[in-house]
Amino acid sequence: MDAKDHTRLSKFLSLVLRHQPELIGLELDANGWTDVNELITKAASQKAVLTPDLIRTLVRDSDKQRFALSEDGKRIRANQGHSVDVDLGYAPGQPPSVLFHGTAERNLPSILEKGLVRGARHHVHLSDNRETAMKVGQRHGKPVVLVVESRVMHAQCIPFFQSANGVWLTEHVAARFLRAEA
Ligand code: HQG
Repeated sequence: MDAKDHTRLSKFLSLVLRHQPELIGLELDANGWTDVNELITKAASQKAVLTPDLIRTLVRDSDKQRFALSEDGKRIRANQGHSVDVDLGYAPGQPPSVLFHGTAERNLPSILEKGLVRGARHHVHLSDNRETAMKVGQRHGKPVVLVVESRVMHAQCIPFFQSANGVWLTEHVAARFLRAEA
C-alpha cells in the first residue's frame, strides 16, 4: 500500500467520522466515537479495505493527527472538523496572544464584513503558527493569512478550545479582531 492509498483512506475516514457517517450506515455516539470493527465492516461496502493494523497506522501517521483511538483501541473518532453534531468535550483554554487563519484572497471582502464564520463546521479553525495557516489557505486559492487578536477576544469572555491535535477553535471571529498580514 503506497502513500496515495493512505491519503485516500485517510480522507475516507475524515468523511465518515466528521461529515457523513450515514454514507456507510455508521453511527457516531454523542462524543463522536464509533466502533473500529463496525467501521471496518461497513467501510467494505464502499470498497474501502481497512484492517485494525491499517487503522492504527492511519491514526499514527496522520500529518495533522486528525484521529484518535480510545485507550483500549476499540473505538475511533476524528479529533476536530466535524459538521455532524457531536460533543468533543474540549475544555475552554487560554489562547496565545495571537492566532492565525489562512484563507483565499477572494474571501477577504466577505470576511472583513462578516468576520470569520464557521460555515458547516462546529467552529472556526485557527493555528498557532503562520506556516500552518498558509498551508490551509493554499487549499482554497491564492492564500492570505489573517492575524486574530485571540488574547483580546478571550479577555472579552469569548471562549476558545484546543482540539487534541492542537487546532484552536472558536465560534466566530468578528472583523474587528482581524487584520491581514502584509
Ligand atoms: C472561509 C483542515 C467568506 C474560511 C485545516 C475558509 C483546518 C469565509 C472557508 C480545517 C468567511 C471554510 C478547516 C466569510 C470564513 N466569508 N469566506 N465570512 N468566514 N470563510 O475548509 O479553516 O486537513 O471549512 O476562511 O487544517 O479552511 O481537514 O475551513 O477558507 O484545521 O484536517 O471559508 O481543515 O484540516 O473552509 O479548514 P473550511 P478551513 P483537515
